[in-house]
Amino acid sequence: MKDAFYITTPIYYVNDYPHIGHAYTTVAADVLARYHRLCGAPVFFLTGTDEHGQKIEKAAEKNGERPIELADRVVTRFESLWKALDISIDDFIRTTQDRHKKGALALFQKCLDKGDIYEGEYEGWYNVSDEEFLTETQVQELGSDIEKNPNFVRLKEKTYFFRLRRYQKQLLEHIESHPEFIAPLSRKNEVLSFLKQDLRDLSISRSSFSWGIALPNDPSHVMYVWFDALSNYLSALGYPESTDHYNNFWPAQLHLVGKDILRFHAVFWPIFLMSAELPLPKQVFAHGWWTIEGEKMSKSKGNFVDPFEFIDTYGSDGFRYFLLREFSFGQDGNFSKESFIQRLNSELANDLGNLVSRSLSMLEKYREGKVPQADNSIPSILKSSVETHLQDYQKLLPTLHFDQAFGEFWKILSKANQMIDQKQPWALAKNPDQSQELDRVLLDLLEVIRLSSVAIAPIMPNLSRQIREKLGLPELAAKIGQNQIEEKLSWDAETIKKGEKGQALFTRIETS
Ligand code: ME8
Repeated sequence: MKDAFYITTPIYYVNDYPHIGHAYTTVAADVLARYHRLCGAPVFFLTGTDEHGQKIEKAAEKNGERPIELADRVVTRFESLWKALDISIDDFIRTTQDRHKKGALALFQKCLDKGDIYEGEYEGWYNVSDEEFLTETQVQELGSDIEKNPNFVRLKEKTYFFRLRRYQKQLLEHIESHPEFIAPLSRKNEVLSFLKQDLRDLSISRSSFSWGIALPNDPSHVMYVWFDALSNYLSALGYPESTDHYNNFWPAQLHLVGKDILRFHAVFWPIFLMSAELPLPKQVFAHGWWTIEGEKMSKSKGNFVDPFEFIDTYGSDGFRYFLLREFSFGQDGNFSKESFIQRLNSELANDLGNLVSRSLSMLEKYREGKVPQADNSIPSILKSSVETHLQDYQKLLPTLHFDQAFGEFWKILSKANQMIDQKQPWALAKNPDQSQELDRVLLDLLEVIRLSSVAIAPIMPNLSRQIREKLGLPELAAKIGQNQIEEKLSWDAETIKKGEKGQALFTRIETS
């Protein structure tokens, strides 16, 4: 039996509508969830919303609504975006749900019982939009700007602190003995250098506002929003109950996060878990950030990419593909409409779409849409190079090298397109003596098209389904214990029933 695969995205704040950054992490998680399901693994894919804290309270106040009304309204935008983007989540957690509060409180209680939380007084600066306490270095760097920025508030209040320092050494040892725990490497090094400094204890409760989970030991305080939020990864499994979900899926295989929230996941979260004596997730992977047309995405610039707009105009598959193909996961990259259109036109409309339509129209023209009988005396032209690329694809995709994995598969498509140009099936068709050679070319093309339907299934599930329909093959099924990817991603693994050109797979986007 394959190892269970529990994958999470961050839970998103409900003070804002979803944008490309939210779509990015969630699509990446979806591709992995779909891939692992096709590998036969039991998968649990979780996303959700982070609904407590000062930022949400303030945003609601500004709109003249109660925080829960704001959350109820915005959460539907996230839910409909995931639907529109074909995100195959297994669960959606909201931190205002009772099941979550129960889990968060249980975790907090564990840390209290352990003696890791103590009462004190916090005096310092707080960044409301990041829901984060500023470090001494940050305060020094900001200088007098700090007082001019409404996002920063000076706090002096009674608070409960978490003894982070107690676990500093244990966490460093864990990171060193589990090289895969934080990825990519550059991010791991950032965390290591942070951990090599003196780790201040963390203020873990707030008493100046009330939108949060009241502490079990002192209801005049609410839980710090990051303690609350991080515990979603456990509460969604039914923690603290020993449910089947909990037993099957904890520890998580992978927390996918953006680079800005790595420290919460790779320092605070493991420390809370160590305190509660729970196993740590296997990996935290931090991806990079998108700029938009070369500029930082920001509210003041009003340059947020609204995923709905792109999905409505160009479809979900194309948007998903672009997000993961444009640059390496882990690096920063740029979103430009021009490169979006160019990539979709060249890789989806030309390389893939044209290959499918050219090949199937030749099959209809020369063989009435019937799959030729293979003549074993004529060897396949593409098989051996295709097999090498397929192996690479299967190594690269589960290790989050999405751009390279699809790049590798696209080499197969360009070899198939080149083969058409070289073999000139239209010329072969004129000579009855070359009929078997034509069959061979057509069979190779059909097989590459079939392999495409398997390789793109995790990232472009709709295009995959359409290709399989054209070939008379059933949709790829993801069943626990049945390794569909490995089984079907080898040469001649399925019997193609037909080749029907039908509608174009992906239409070229006209630009003016
Ligand atoms: O941080 N490019 O929620 P959030 C790529 N509630 N990713 C981007 C981005 C960009 N330009 N801008 C933002 C939170 N992101 C917390 C998480 S988890 C227990 C709690 C990413 O709604 C960012 O890196 O602010 C982060 O992963 C997510 O979008 C924003 O989440």
